[in-house]
Amino acid sequence: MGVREDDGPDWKECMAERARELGFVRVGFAKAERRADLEGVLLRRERLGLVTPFVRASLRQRTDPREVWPECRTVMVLAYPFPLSLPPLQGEGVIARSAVGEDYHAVLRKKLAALEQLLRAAGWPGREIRQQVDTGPLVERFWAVQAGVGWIGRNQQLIVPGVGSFLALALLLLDRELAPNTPVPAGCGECGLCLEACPAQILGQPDFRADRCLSYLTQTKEVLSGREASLLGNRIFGCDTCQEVCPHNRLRLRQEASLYEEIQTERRRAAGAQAGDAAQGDPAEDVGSLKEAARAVGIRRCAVEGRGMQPEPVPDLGAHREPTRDAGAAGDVARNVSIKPDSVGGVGAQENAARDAGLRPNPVAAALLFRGVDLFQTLLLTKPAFREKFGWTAAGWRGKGILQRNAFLALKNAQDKRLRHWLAERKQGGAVPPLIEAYGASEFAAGDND
Ligand code: B12
Ligand code: SF4
Ligand code: SF4
Repeated sequence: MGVREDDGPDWKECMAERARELGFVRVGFAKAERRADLEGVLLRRERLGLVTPFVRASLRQRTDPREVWPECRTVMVLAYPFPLSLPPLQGEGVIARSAVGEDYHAVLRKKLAALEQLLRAAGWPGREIRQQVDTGPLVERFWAVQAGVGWIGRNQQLIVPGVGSFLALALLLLDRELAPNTPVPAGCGECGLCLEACPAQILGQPDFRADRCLSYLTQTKEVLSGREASLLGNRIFGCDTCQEVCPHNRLRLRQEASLYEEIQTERRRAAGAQAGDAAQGDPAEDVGSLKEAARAVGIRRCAVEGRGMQPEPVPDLGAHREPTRDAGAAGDVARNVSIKPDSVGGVGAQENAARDAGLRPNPVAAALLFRGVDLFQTLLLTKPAFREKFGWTAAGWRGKGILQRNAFLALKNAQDKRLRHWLAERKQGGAVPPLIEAYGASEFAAGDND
């Protein structure tokens, strides 16, 4: 059943407006129908053995929204930016932007529920609205292209014009017809920066070898070859390399760089103030003062400027801003990996509910997120420490062992001398973690490392 303009509000505009208020940077609409063209692509990938075990649904479900929900008439696609984050420090492991801070699946599910509430309040006539964030059967990038949300770059990413690709996608399945948008033209031109930059050299081929992508390798529990293990470098979860070189992400990367600059200025100011001399110069390169400065800058930004750590609005987004809140009550907003949203003090139940509905800013947004993690601490993770640091982030979904394995490989890649003693101790206790045992641990302990 179609929704006519004279039925009430212009629903597409109304939905887009509400979505923007909730922080989505682009939305679009596509007709829910079976797509034989996508089926062809997926079949070919299946025949070539290129489907990762992370995808389990049937071919029909992956290519036809009505197989997922027979009432579905329109697929609404929404793009939500990953929060700004700060680079790893020297010697640290790195987590991809999609996996720092509160798990985007949880964030988006709350935002989508809030959006549904707002639409119901505005009189949306549909009977039901269903959502998908990453883990459902539908191929989200395909629908994002159909809905005109963006185009697929040579790095395989969905790139939103004017925004870039550091974003998550979500789908709302609607049981009413809305006029579909048209796809936007691709914008890679003659560029090939990501092809050169990809450490695994898998871009620019006719079939994307997902099983060789470093993002996949950080998540698989299969034993990695020596080459794969060394290609991981210091990656602990995910890989952002082909997006970091993309010119379409320049605005975002500039924002991150200026944020980092702001923190360094704060460090210098704080060090100067401590010494009673504002012209004191650079403080020692210690992590503690960096975290302190980041905390101060995060709180100041949230409290004074009235925005959380979302990327600043880009020209065609209108005036989206996170509402103001005094972040002073946010409790300990130190380093992202040690903050669990619900454990932040000073947030009452009512405020929590509003925050969960996406209507008030999350005080945790005042905390600046770091992509770096201490490698040795990650290797030594206990279950409670895992839950506290990673359990509520998207980096936690494969469990503690995989992060420890990646930390082990990163330390090995960096030829860190502490590994030898750690291994010797573990072997004595007969407790080398299973996911690490396969990596020539004994040979390494015998002296690789000296
Ligand atoms: C499995 C999976 C992975 C696997 C395999 C990815 C792959 N390319 O096959 C691994 C673990 C490697 C992975 C890695 C990453 N992933 Co992932 N992943 C998924 C997941 C769950 C399914 C993807 C899938 O079905 N792939 C099969 C292929 C065929 O489809 P596709 O690559 O997604 O889309 C292609 C088609 O749509 C086709 N296409 C586009 N238009 C058209 C038009 C026609 C007519 C046809 C026929 C085809 C076609 O082109 C696209 C690109 O090849 C999706 C969520 C979802 N449910 O869709 C997230 C998703 C694609 N991943 C996402 C992210 C963020 C990542 C990482 C960036 C995370 C990181 N930093 O490490 C990396 C990027 C790696 C890369 N270069 O692609 C985001 C994408 C955001 C974006 N801007 O594009 C998604 C959408 C999750 C989300 N909800 O936000 N991922
Ligand atoms: S995510 Fe990393 S390994 Fe995968 S295609 Fe991009 S650069 Fe290559
Ligand atoms: S780096 Fe260049 S080729 Fe690669 S996706 Fe971005 S614009 Fe396209």
